[in-house]
Amino acid sequence: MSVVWFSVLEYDTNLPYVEQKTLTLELGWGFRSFCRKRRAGRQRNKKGQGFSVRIIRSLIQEYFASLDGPEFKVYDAEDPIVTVTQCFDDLRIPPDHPGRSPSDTYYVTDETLLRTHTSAHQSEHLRSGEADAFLCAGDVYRRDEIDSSHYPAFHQLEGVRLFPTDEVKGAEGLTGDDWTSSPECKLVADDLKSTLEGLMDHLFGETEKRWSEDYFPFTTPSYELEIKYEGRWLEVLGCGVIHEEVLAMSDRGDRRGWAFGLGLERLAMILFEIPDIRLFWTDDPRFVGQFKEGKIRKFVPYSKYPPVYKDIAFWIPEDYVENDFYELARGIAGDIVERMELIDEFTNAKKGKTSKCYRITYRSMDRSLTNDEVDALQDELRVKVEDLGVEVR
Ligand code: FA5
Ligand code: MG
Repeated sequence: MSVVWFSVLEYDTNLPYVEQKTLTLELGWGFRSFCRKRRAGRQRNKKGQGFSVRIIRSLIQEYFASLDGPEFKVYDAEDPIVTVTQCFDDLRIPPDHPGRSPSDTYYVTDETLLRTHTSAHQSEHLRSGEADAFLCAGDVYRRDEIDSSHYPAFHQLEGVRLFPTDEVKGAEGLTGDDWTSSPECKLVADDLKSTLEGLMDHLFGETEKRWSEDYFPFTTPSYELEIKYEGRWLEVLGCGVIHEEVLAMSDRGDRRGWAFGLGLERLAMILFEIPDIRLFWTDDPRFVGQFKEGKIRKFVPYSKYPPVYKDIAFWIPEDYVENDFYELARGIAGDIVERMELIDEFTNAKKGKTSKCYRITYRSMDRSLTNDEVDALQDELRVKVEDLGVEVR
C-alpha cells in the first residue's frame, strides 16, 4: 500500500509537470513531497503495489452504492489547485479565519492555493445540478501539527446528499434557529449520523465510536466522529447539515441536505492497523509488499528503527506562529521528523518574554539514523529557526 498519491486514487492534476516543478519551489515541503511521491506511486502501481487508500475508497463507494435513495455520483478529477473563492468564500469561511492564513495553507498565488479540503468542490457540484447526491475524493494539503496521524498532504472523501423537497417540506423558507430547531433539520442530521455509522460498520464491523459537536461555517449543526484506535480516540471525519446560505449561494436554496468530509489515510490506518501516517509514503519493501490489490489484511509490523530525541528552546517574538516552526523542521528533515511536541513553556515577567521548548523525535521509517546525521539536521534547524525571529537559548 503506502502511496497512495494520485496514481493510487487514479486521478491526475491537469498541470504539466514543468509547471508543477516551478510551483514546487514556492510551495515548500508538502508540495515537493507530493510531486516526488506521485511519481513513485505511479511506479508502484505498475508493479501492483500500493493499495490501502484505494481499497478504503472502493469500500466507501461500495457502501454508498448499496444505500436506498439517490445514486451517489462520484467525482475525483478536480484540480487540487483551487481559488480562494472555492475553498473559503463559497463555504462562508470568514476573511479572518485562521484556516485561510499562509501558516495553515499552501498558497500558489494570492488568489489560488492547494485545496485544504475536498469541501472546496462542494459548491461547484451543487451548482451544476448534476446530482442530488455525490462523493468527491482528492488529495488535500495543509500545514499542520506533526505526529503519527497528521501529514501535510493527505486524502479526503467528501459526501453530499440533498433530500427530496417533500421530505423536508415543513421547513420551507426557514433560516437560522428556526431551521436548526425544526424537526426537518433533525431528520437530516439523524440521517447523516446513521448513514455514517453504517459506513463505519461496513468498514470495520463492530467498533467503538463517539460523536462530538464540531463547528464548520458551512454546516450547522456540525459534528465530528472519532474511532477508538490503539487505545485512543482518532478523529476520522467532520460533517453536518449544510448551511442554508451555502445552498443558496450554489443556487440550490430550495433544498436541504447534509455533507461530510473524511480522512482516507486515517480510515486506512484503522482498517489495516497502520501505526504511523508516514508509512503511506515509505518505499520500504517490508511495508509496500504487504498490500496487494483486493486483499484486506492487517499490517504485520516489522521492528521500528530507534528514535533520536532532540530538544530545542527559544524565546519567541510576538508574532510567532507554531505551524511555521513545524514547516521549517519538515523542510529540513522531511519525513524523518516523527513528532514535535511542546514540552515546556514559560514567561519571564521581567523581560516580558516567553520561551518555548520543543522535543523533536527523529526516526526514519526505512533505515537507522546516525547521530551525526541527526546532529546536522538539528544544527541546521537551530540556525534557520532564527528566520522566524526567535532567539535560540
Ligand atoms: C474538514 O476538512 C471539513 N471540510 C469536513 C466537512 C465536510 C465538514 C463537509 C462538514 C461538511 P477537518 O479539518 O476536521 O474537516 O478534516 C476532516 C478529516 O480529515 C479529519 O477528520 C481527519 O480524518 C482528516 N485530517 C485532517 N487533517 C489531517 C492531517 N494533517 N493528516 C491526515 N488526515 C487529516
Ligand atoms: Mg476536524
